[in-house]
Amino acid sequence: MTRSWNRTALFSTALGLSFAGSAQAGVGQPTPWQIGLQTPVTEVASFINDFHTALVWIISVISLFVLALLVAVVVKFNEKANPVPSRTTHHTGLEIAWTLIPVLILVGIAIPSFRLLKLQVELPKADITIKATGNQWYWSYEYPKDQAGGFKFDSYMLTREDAVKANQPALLAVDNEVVVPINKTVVLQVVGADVIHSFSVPSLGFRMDAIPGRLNQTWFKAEREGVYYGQCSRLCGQNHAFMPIAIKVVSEQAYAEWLTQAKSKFASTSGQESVKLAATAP
Ligand SMILES: [Cu+2]
Repeated sequence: MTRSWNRTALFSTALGLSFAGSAQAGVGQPTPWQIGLQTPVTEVASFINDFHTALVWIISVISLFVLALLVAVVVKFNEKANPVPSRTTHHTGLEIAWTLIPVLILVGIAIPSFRLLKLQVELPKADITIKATGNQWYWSYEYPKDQAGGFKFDSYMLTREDAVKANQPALLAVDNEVVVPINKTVVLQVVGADVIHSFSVPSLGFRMDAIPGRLNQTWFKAEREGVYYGQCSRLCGQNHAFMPIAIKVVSEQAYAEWLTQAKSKFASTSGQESVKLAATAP
């Protein structure tokens, strides 16, 4: 049923054509003159994208309809055009219609909205669980025991010079990316170490608050390889804008190779693990 929203892809195409000439939305990062959301690479992100496009069409039609009514009122019902005003004050049919039609529109919007909410909130069975902790002002990540024995690392933003040198986007690139395999369900456990942060990657379709003392969870399953960038999405202090998130989706083989490197590069967590695997059951 979710797929029915793919019909709105037709509308997106129409919308895209009407803005021909402007840049396409970038994969995993924003692009100059971008129209619409970043390219979705998960089921949830596609749903969000299609839903957003459908809503833009609905509000556009409603706005144009109201504008047409206003123009009709201005043109037809002024003293010059209509010197003797009608004394009609009620019209039962019209009143029922302008109550019922908005209600039906809202119900029509609510149904896919709740379906999307269910898709986001109900955690599927995890293939990998990763814990992300928001700190002032960087993210740290922890992989559990079942991933090369468990390890943790910090992820800081690269300086503008380093990012340019590495041919990566400034203000988004980080020193240590989170690496995950393609087509695997990744459950994220998100927590704040000091203040409230928010863990968000638009192309992967999640945003989850990182709150001290509370373990929030969300998930994604990336369907395309690449590096997907996000940013802290809660005002968390002076360097709020400088704690980006970079998630690299790679093949299963490349992930296995990365795990071997990560095991020797990063601090082991064996014996002091804080990722709670049991909490990931649906
Ligand atoms: Cu933050």
